[in-house]
Amino acid sequence: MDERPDPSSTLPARLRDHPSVRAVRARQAAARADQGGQPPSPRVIDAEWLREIALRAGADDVAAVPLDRPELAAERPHVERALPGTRSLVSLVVRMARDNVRSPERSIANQEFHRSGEIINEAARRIVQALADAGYRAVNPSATFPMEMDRYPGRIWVVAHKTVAVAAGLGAIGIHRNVIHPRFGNFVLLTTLLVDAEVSAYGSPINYNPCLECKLCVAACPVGAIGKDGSFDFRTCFTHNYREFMGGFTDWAETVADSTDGADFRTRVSDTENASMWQSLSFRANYKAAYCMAVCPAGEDVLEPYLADRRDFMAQVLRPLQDKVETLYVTADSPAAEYARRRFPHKEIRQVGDAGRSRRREPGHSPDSGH
Ligand code: B12
Ligand code: SF4
Repeated sequence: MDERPDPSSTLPARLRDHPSVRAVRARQAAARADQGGQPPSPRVIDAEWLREIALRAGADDVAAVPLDRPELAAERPHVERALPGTRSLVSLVVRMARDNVRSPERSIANQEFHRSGEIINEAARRIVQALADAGYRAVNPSATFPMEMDRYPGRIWVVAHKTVAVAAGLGAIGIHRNVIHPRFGNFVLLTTLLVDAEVSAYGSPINYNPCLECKLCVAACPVGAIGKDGSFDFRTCFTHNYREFMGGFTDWAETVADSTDGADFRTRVSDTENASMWQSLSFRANYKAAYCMAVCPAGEDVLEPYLADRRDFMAQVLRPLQDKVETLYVTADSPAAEYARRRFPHKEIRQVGDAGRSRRREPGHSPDSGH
């Protein structure tokens, strides 16, 4: 029998007699009766049950990891701020439709990123609700945006989904710094749930890297952000790929402010760029590339066409992205500017401020469009 004093007895009468409190007490008494009068055991989430609800909610893979793993030390303060008392992190994977991501038509690739983002956020939200119904506290930080913009340009994300996915054994980081899932390749988005309980089984890092070191990602990046040695130039990627996100938007807005009139503005920003910015602001920010991800042949479900005919794979997947006539955004006189000019002379190059934020212009000097 449960020997503990009835907590209702310590409540003031006003609370004790409240209909909601009486309903909760009745529910607790019924649960105790179901367990033969025993108090509830320490609450551990059953890993099989969790997997089942995650897959039903729309995830394609899931694994949990305890927050006290050494490789998660840097995440701990951020996670504890978001959900005090977090004990476990649950990593979710949602597959993307890979030929959408590979398409040189930006609208197709961006639609795929946005839709997959919605699916993974919806799945995470459903699981969090199921956990709440089962009596656990859980939150699902955004997989993508929104993020904590009051901390910009510092760390705006709540939890690093790649770090958690790797710790949970859902993949390894390839040369291009994206997580490659052993089966689905890098065509996955990730998210993380924070939960205030232990899980009955945890994942561990996988013992090999699905990355083939083919370096197609290096060849595909139009601004040279990925080094052959796996180094990654954050600012170069951010300046081009995120031209219509926070940094590039600030640069665009400053250009509006700096322009003397409409005609002057048109000499600084093309109609195409304005239309694209309008689309990003109206319907969701669009990425300019993601070519590193598009060309990656790794992962058991992805690999066959590459193994069958590597030349043909490059002709079908890599070359159309390299040949695409498009605008590239680079900072003035940067290695990215030099790289883009040398490797992709058919692409237009626009020189913008550092990560699009601090362009300095000499009076009377119009921005260099490269060509
Ligand atoms: C910040 C961020 C970025 C940054 C930095 C990328 C990076 N390598 O960290 C930028 C804006 C460049 C970026 C680009 C992209 N991202 Co991003 N991004 C994130 C975010 C918010 C955090 C990443 C993170 O944890 N970084 C820290 C550690 C773990 O990464 P790291 O590679 O070891 O370290 C790098 C950073 O620290 C960076 N860095 C260095 N200095 C600075 C300074 C600042 C201020 C910042 C922000 C970063 C930074 O350079 C380091 C060296 O590689 C996550 C979402 C999330 N909440 O987790 C998505 C996420 C990593 N991104 C994702 C995607 C899809 C992309 C893009 C393909 C976007 C697109 N559609 O075009 C590109 C791919 C670029 C690439 N090759 O990495 C996916 C990756 C999925 C996967 N399979 O791995 C994530 C997980 C989003 C999601 N929900 O799925 N991203
Ligand atoms: S494209 Fe090749 S080198 Fe780059 S991450 Fe994928 S498998 Fe590794």
